Order: sequence, then structure tokens, then C-alpha cells
Amino acid sequence: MNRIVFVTGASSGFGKAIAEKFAAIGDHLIITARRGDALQSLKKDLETRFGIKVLSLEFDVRDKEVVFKTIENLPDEWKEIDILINNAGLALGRDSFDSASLDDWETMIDTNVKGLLYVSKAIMPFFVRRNKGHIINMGSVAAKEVYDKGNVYCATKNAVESISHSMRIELLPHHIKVTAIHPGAAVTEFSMIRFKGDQEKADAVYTGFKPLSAEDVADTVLYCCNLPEHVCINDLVITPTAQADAIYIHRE
Ligand code: NDP
Ligand code: 8X3
Repeated sequence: MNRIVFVTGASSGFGKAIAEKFAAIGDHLIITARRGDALQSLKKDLETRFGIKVLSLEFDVRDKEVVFKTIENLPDEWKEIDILINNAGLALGRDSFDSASLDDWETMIDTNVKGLLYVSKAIMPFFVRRNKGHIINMGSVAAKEVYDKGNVYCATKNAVESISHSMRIELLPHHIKVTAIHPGAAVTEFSMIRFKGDQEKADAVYTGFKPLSAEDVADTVLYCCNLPEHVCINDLVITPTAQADAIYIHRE
């Protein structure tokens, strides 16, 4: 479709699948994450398979100065961004308030909330100048219900929901769409990162039911971005059929 789509957290999981879906319909991509090697191989793969242009930017969304400098210094033709997908994020640990690590809390807040704000604030002027744009913020079912020992992760995703609502209100006069997408259990690197490499704990999250795949979530993002100009999905929850909400999962 020849749009420019900026995806954070494109080195794995949802972000990588999202980049692939947009590339397959002819959109150009700015892919970002900390793992430059993963970005480089995705860039090569997408350019070869789909004949589109890919700009790969290696940065940490928590690094305020780098985020603003990198985005301000984009070549002019890459500043014509049509869609921003704020997807980079993580959970670290599943611990009660008394045993949780302060570092884990800070990393989640800095990445999921502050990082999303930095990238959005840096890109918004491009949207406002062109009087159009679409921001997709990756929330979670954890934004909708708090679950046991989800404390700070749930709070960060709740913040993503509030921020999305505020963006939607303030960006109305500029015809900018804001969509918050809230997935339930999906197999990506998410649980291995949350449980710090403990494969058994990560696998247990998905036992006894069929979880979402990254492609399922990417298809939903693509759907939201391909609607007519006057239509905006504001808030969307997507779960496996076996999952009712953040707490209830039916396991066979
Ligand atoms: P993955 O771990 O597979 O992907 C996370 C992505 O975020 C990676 O590309 C990672 O790249 C990037 N990232 C993490 N920290 C930073 C950082 N500081 N700076 C830049 N990039 C960063 O997980 P998912 O694909 O599952 O997660 C994507 C989003 O979806 C997250 O916001 C997550 O909270 C949310 N989510 C996930 C669900 C699930 O069940 N999987 C359900 C609901 C929401 P790199 O390490 O290279 O920097
Ligand atoms: C990821 C889904 O249920 O682990 O956001 O919080 S959950």
C-alpha cells in the first residue's frame, strides 16, 4: 500500500510478525529494537521477499536522548510516517510486592510507559504536520484486569490504556487515529523473558489450551490499519478462545 509503518520491538514476537504482514501488502517499514542483528536479518528478508524498503534502527526506547535524536534525524522521506506501532515492551517476574525486584519494576515502567511516551512524542509532530496518522499502542488483557502478582506489569498496561485514551482526545482535531490493542496469552519470547529463561515456567503459561500466535495479533493490527479513513477501532481485546479475560483460562 506504499505507506510508511514504524514498528517498535520488531526483533521478535508481535513486532516481527506485524512487520511481515505490512511488508506483504507493499508497505515500507522502519523497524526498531535493541538487537541490531535480528533487525538486519529481518530487513534483508523483507526487502528480498516483498521488494519494499526497510530502515532498521537499533535503539533502546528507554534512552530518551537517543530516541529523540534518532527520530529527529530521520531522512526527510522517512519522516512521512503513516502508522506508528508502539509494541516494544516486556514483563519481568511474577512476584508479590514484598519479594519483587525494584529493578524489574523500573525496567517495566521505563520501557512500557516511558519508552512508549518518548517514541510517540517524537513522532507526533510528523503526524500533526500532515494532519493524519495512526498510532497503535500494544496494551494487554493485563490493562483490563489486575491479576495476582501482576502488580507493576498490569499497572504499566493500564497506563498504556489511559495514555491511548488521552492521545485519542487530544489528537482528534488532527484526524489522527489511536487504537489500543489488548492481547491475551500469545506464544512469543514474552514468557521466557518474564521468567528469566526458565523454560518450564514459560511453557506452563500455555499448557492445556491453544494460545494466540504472533501472526494472530499481527492480523488484527493489520485489520485495524486497513479500515476506511473515517473508521477507527479505539480499543480491542483479543484472546485465545480458551481465555475469557486476564484471569480465567480454561485448560483441558
Ligand atoms: P517479545 O519478547 O517476543 O518481543 C518484545 C519486543 O520488544 C522485542 O522486539 C524486544 O526487542 C522489544 N523491546 C523490549 N525492551 C525494549 C527496549 N528497552 N527498547 C527497545 N525495544 C525493546 O514479546 P511480545 O512480542 O509478546 O511482546 C510485544 C508487546 O506485546 C509487549 O508490549 C508485551 O507487553 C505485549 N503483550 C504480549 C502478550 C503475550 O502474551 N505475548 C500479551 C499481551 C501483550 P529487543 O530485545 O531486541 O530490544
Ligand atoms: C501479556 C498477557 O496475561 O501475561 O500481557 O499479562 S498476561
